[in-house]
Amino acid sequence: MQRETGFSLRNRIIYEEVLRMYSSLLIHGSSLPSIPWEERPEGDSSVLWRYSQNPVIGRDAAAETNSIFNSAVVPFRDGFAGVFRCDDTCRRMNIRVGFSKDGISWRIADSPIDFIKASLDIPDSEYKYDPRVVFVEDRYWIVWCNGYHGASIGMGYTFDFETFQQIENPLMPYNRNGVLFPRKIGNNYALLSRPSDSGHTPFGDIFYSESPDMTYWGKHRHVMSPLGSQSLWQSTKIGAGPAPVETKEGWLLFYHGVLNSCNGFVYSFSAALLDLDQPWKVIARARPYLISPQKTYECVGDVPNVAFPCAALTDSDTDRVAVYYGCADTSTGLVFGRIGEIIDFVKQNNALG
Ligand code: BMA
Repeated sequence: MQRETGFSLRNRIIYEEVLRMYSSLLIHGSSLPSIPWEERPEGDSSVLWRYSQNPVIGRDAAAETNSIFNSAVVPFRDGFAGVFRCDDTCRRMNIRVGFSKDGISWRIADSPIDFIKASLDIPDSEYKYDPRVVFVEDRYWIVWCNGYHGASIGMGYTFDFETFQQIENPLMPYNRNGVLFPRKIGNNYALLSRPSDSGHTPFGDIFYSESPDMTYWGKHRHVMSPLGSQSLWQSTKIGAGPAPVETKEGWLLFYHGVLNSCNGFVYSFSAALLDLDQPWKVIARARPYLISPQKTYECVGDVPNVAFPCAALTDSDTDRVAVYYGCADTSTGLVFGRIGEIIDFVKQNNALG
């Protein structure tokens, strides 16, 4: 076998890098030229960088809101639609619909979404919060934390962001951070969740479940646990963020992790890569965080020190990504990045390696 010289090896590395620049890492991704975007500031080497006008959605951007955070947005028609966690001035937790042309300026409804129950015996929700939205097959699915004898997972869908249907809760209480995959795995719909308790939950692993019909869920598999002293930002509990993004290197999952500090919980987030066919198998998982609460709007608010991602927009033409995250349980922030760089970061800083 011929040995590669230093020169040809370097050429091959450059060639592969150029190839990667021009071929998307996203699978079945859509072109989204209107993705909200700012270039990385000069001199900044962060893998994810913050929008200069953060918070992108302030706490009072809709009528009678105490706070707007931990919210989900998707491309819709010629702009964007979203489902927003709006705690109102009675501190009732609920979700509202919103629309935007550019993903930056949002028009958020004055009142919560009025779900039509798919059958009369679907239990009432005592509250709704922390929605995730993802398009699967023919409609937009919404998964949220649903008050039903404590924290449970609620599920519903819409075709048009005008009428919304609520279906059965997929899992028993207590559970939070339910997130659907954007396509079936094998022949089944797939869901990540984080079994919890009915309070502020000092533990938590991410689990995977499957369903043939979005009603009956099984084949539960463990995905990831918190880590120990080598990665303290995720040592108390972890939970899935936005719907996983399908890439040639695996499902890219942004997830939050919690440190139990002497001043209470600190929520940061980072990313992992899951196997495309068996997503309960973790290929790599970053040891450092990507974003931790450091800016004033992340450190000061109704719950200090929280960065909590719930939505990611991607553009398959350029592999750009925009992540929306809740800031201090008060407002909504936006960060930008590039899929290839995030994947490299996860692989180069793999906590499992
Ligand atoms: C979690 C959830 C989130 C919240 C976070 C920090 O348990 O309730 O909605 O952002 O705590 O308070």
